[in-house]
Amino acid sequence: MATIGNNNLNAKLVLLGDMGAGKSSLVLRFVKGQFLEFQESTIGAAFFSQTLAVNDATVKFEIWDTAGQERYHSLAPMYYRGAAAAIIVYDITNADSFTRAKNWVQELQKQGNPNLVMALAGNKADLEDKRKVSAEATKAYAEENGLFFVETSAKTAINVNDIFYEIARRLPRAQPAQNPAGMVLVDSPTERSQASACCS
Ligand SMILES: Nc1nc2c(ncn2[C@@H]2O[C@H](COP(=O)(O)OP(=O)(O)OP(=O)(O)O)[C@@H](O)[C@H]2O)c(=O)[nH]1
Ligand SMILES: [Mg+2]
Repeated sequence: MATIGNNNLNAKLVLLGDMGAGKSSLVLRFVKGQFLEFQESTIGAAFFSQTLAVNDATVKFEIWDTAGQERYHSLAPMYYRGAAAAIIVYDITNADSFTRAKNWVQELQKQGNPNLVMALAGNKADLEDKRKVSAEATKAYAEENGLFFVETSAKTAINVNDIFYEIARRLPRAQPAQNPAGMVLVDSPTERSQASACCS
């Protein structure tokens, strides 16, 4: 859910994708600037937050990093329901993970917030010699489905911040006159002071 107070936006963002695609690694890179060669598989989900300044506004992402193991699939709606943005992650060296990503796109198109900003991340772009999923084919698929697509590497950091900035830029701004579905207008003093305290 995206909520707004002055120029400060809070946006719930969810990461979905196959196990091992690199969801946690992308979040760790974005939030802490770190990478672990042996990142542990996520159990259930993990929560992070990070604030970005975009033009004259700040966007505080409330990030749910979900577990890709199939046995956690039924929990996913809890995390994507009400989300303002989703990053669907696949591993460019694993064709099955791309199939899984397309299934997530379908599920979100059917059951996600209609204003959801969706990004597709082809991760592990540093492993070019092991590539199984072509960027061209994915680009065409992303265009057909109105997704923002970029290849990333949590290891080298390429395009990691960019994907979050692009999402922040694309988030619909709530208009006082018309409150689009999936957005809640908030203008409380606490929201304002928290947001301005964190990113001067
Ligand atoms: N070379 C390379 N390895 C990566 C990259 N991103 C993640 N990895 C590695 O891939 C493995 C899985 O990464 P995770 O971030 O745990 O994957 P995940 O999608 O969170 O997996 P689950 O929590 O099980 O759903 C880890 O050993 C990471 O070090 C990348 O961009 N390049
Ligand atoms: Mg994980």
